[in-house]
Amino acid sequence: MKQEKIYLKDYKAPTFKVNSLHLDFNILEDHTIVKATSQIECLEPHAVLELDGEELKLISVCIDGRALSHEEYRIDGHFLRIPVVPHRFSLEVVTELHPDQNKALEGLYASSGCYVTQCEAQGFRRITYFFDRPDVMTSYFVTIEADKKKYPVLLSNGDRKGIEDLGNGRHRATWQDPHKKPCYLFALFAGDLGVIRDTFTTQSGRVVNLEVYAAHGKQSRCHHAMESLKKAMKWDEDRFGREYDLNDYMIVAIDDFNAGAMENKGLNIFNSRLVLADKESATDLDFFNIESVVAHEYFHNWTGNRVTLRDWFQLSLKEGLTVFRDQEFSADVTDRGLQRINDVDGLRTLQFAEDAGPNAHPVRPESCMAVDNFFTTTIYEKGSEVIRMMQTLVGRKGFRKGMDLYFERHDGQAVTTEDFAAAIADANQIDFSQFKLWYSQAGTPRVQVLEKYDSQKQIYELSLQQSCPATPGQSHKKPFHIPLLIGLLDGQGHELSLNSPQVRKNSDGQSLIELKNEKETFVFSGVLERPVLSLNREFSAPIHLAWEAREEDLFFLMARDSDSFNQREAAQILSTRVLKDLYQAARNKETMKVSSAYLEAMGVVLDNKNLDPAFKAKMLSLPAYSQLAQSLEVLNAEALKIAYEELNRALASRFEKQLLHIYNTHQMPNLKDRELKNKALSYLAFAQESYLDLAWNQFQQADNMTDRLVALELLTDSNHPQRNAALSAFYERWKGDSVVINKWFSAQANIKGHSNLGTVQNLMRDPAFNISNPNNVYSLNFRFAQNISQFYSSQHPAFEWYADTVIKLDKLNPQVAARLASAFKFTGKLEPETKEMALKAVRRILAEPSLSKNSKELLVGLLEK
Ligand code: HT7
Ligand code: ZN
Repeated sequence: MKQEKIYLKDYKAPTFKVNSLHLDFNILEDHTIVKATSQIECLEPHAVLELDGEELKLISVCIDGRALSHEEYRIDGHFLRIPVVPHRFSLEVVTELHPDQNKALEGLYASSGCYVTQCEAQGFRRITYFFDRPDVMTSYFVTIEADKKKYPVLLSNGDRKGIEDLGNGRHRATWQDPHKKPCYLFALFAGDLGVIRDTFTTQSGRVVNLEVYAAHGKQSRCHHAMESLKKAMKWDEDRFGREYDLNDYMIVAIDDFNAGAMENKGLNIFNSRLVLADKESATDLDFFNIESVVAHEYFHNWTGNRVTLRDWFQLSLKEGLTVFRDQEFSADVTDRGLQRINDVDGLRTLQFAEDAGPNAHPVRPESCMAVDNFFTTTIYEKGSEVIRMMQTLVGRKGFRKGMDLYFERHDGQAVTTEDFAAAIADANQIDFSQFKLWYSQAGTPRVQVLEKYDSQKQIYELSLQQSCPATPGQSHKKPFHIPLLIGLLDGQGHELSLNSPQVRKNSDGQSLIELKNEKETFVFSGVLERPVLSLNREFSAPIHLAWEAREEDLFFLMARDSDSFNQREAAQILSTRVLKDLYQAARNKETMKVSSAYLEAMGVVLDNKNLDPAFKAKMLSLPAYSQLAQSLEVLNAEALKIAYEELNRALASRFEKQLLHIYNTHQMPNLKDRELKNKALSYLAFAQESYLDLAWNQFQQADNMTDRLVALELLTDSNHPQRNAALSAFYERWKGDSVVINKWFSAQANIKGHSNLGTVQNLMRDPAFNISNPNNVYSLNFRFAQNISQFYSSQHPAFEWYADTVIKLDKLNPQVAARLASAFKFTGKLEPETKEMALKAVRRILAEPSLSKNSKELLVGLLEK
């Protein structure tokens, strides 16, 4: 198959400089005219001017006021080429756009009667011919002209320079951004929305006007986003000394958006599901996500906007770093221990699967077919882990020094991950040459643990051996530099002092060993009794720890470890062992039994009155299906489902009384108690059908969406007589609300108890479902595909239907289609017959004559093995 790839090694610095860009938008009834006037300077003699452009109708090209004849320029595929240009010149390009027909949601497009842009990664080339690359930064001056009634709100980046009434029912707004930026950060909004306003006074005393825009009538749901923004602004000043640099900060919520949100300078565009929230319509998780994404986009103002990317291969420079910053923000404003547990659960469920699959790639990739496919969990979440390891190595103070140096050196520049690592290393006089392999080598390292205790010599030896599986294009890996936080516990759970020259403390006082070679032995002296090991505390390195821990040590860590991550990790290791045994038994059609020692340990957790309720819920939660699937050599979806059902049932029936007690005594109106109470209810549903009456009551009486949705999900996945009544009631209440109705789709896509393929197929015909809306597709189709026991079922094969959906969507919106296509990632693990069915569907998608490079890139790897 022909692959049009681009390579990092082919990077060349720009040959032209753009000193300014004036963009004039004229929004008309059925099209929009864009006049782009740039002042350009040639940096290399005789360079050919080559501008990117896609899906554009070119109206005219002028240089220094003179219209070019057709002989003087060429449109070659996706380029406008002008072979002969002066050394310095003014270029005017006029293009015609049809935003109402734009279903790809890149460039300028329509959403609920408004016009909005999305330029990252390469959407600007759908607005005008330009140097659509992040290392070409310039000053923007923008005018937007439109009908006054239909589009009263006209926004762009930077400072408002005025709004002029044109007297003919039209008006024109002018915006100027004082900061140079790459074109992927350009934004425009034109439409009729409501707004809430507030202010934030920066550490130097400047007052910033804050605005959150959303559909009329939804303003009351914008306050949480506004509060989150103010919290984030304050946190970035306190923790990183970063102050906001414009007079205005605007957030606009729209319903049709390919991703979560976009950090355009001073004008963030948000998916409305990440802005709108009140108790009635949003869950606790929605509230959390809004706070964290609002913060993430705000933090980009420094990590991404002020200091930007040299090229798209460096994407993790801004995304990994900004995820790290938003995770730290959430840890500081919520609960650090729980935050780490949740972040690692996400990493293991999604990123570890990606790193072990056909699309594994390094944090700084070397090549790609579609730049849009770079927005992966490896770039984001693993990228964040790489930054976190740097912080662990140098400590928080050292990391802050490094960040300060990074901003001092690179403010206003377009740089690389190398530049970032150099700033942290130089500020701390540390050598990162081996550490940087985390950027260039893909795959999750495996660290094998062997322990030896000599009671005579009172010596404890910890032998570690690292390896990393081959990944596409990388068969052999060099050893990584792996920072491991460590503790040794005595029989009472006290921390033993770590007498070893190989242990050091970082500036935060954390004990650390560094594994750099393939094999290393760490020796501890003066160890009076066999210690219990607590390694990779806080999940300091994103690795698989292959540790044959004794069962009693894991029970001990569950009860005693002072590191809450490892306390919960011990429970996860035990649950994984039990699930794997149950899975093998189910596959071999043998009788299944859950070990009584394991049940006892979970009982201790349930009975522990001193545990924080949300932490208790985490201790009781089982590893995600995807995590278990990764650890299996052969994936049989039916056996996987039976294993989970069996374990849930065993826990529920053994602890029915305790679970009911928890359910009844944690009815307090706060988030942590809600989490535990709902965890108890989810287990109870496995004990006896009759407990679903509790869910039905909860559904009817709930005064908040968290409780109502948990109840709805449990009823939906059951045969309870009120199941359909609950679904109908929810539908009637929320069918007109584009954000909330997605929860109803997801609840049905998530069903595990019986085949839901037919249901999902029917739901695609529901009037509330629109295949052009990414939120609908993610909530229904993609959610179904993540429901491993359904998507990979051999008994109710979904692959052909799913392939049809990918093909259909690929013609409308390749970015969303490619995301859907990624669901085939476990295909290689399936039993032969099921695998053949999945591969047949994949081959059919790939045979589509006009398949996008986005979808193609996601799928070709499946055939290459
Ligand atoms: N930087 C933003 C990424 C994004 C995006 C990427 C591809 C296609 C559409 C998109 N919308 C936003 C969001 C972020 O990570 O902050
Ligand atoms: Zn981001």
